[in-house]
Amino acid sequence: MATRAAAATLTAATSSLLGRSPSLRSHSLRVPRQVPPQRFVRHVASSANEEAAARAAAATADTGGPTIFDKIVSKEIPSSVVYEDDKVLAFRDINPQAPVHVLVIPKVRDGLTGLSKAEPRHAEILGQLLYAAKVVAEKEGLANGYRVVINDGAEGCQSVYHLHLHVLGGRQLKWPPG
Ligand code: DGP
Repeated sequence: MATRAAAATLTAATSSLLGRSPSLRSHSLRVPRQVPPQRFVRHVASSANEEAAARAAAATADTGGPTIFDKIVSKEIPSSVVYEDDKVLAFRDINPQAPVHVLVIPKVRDGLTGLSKAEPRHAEILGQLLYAAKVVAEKEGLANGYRVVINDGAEGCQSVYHLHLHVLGGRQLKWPPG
């Protein structure tokens, strides 16, 4: 109901604007497509668990304590490594969201619990991570395109507080993301 009323108001305002301004009449106005409210509610419900997990993780984000990724770097926990050099490790995500889903991390966290904690001294490793993401995409054969994502903080749905880039591909990805 509220959406219909808002649309009616917008239509009235648009008509009135077009009627008064001949210069605008020749241009097509782009009115943003409306997301059906029910679809939005369903999406919110399906991602509620991830959001709760992200909020819980954020509460302990900056303790500086080790995360699961430290154990992956030290090989205490096994992972499927895709690429490795002296600074960077890339391994397959345990919960893949696409046929190819690889995480690219700095081997030494050095305060980078998330991108928002980056300082000028981190610029070099940030570049190395991004370049490693490109190498991973090539190695994985993502010649038709891919996406690189960094989730930051609770609203970004970050769950592990050791900076990581997600490299996603192997299917047609949608935009905008949820
Ligand atoms: P994010 O939500 O952006 O913080 O992503 C964290 C990712 O880490 C998530 O997609 C799942 C992945 N992950 C968590 N634990 C493990 C693990 O033990 N092994 C692997 N390979 N991936 C993990």
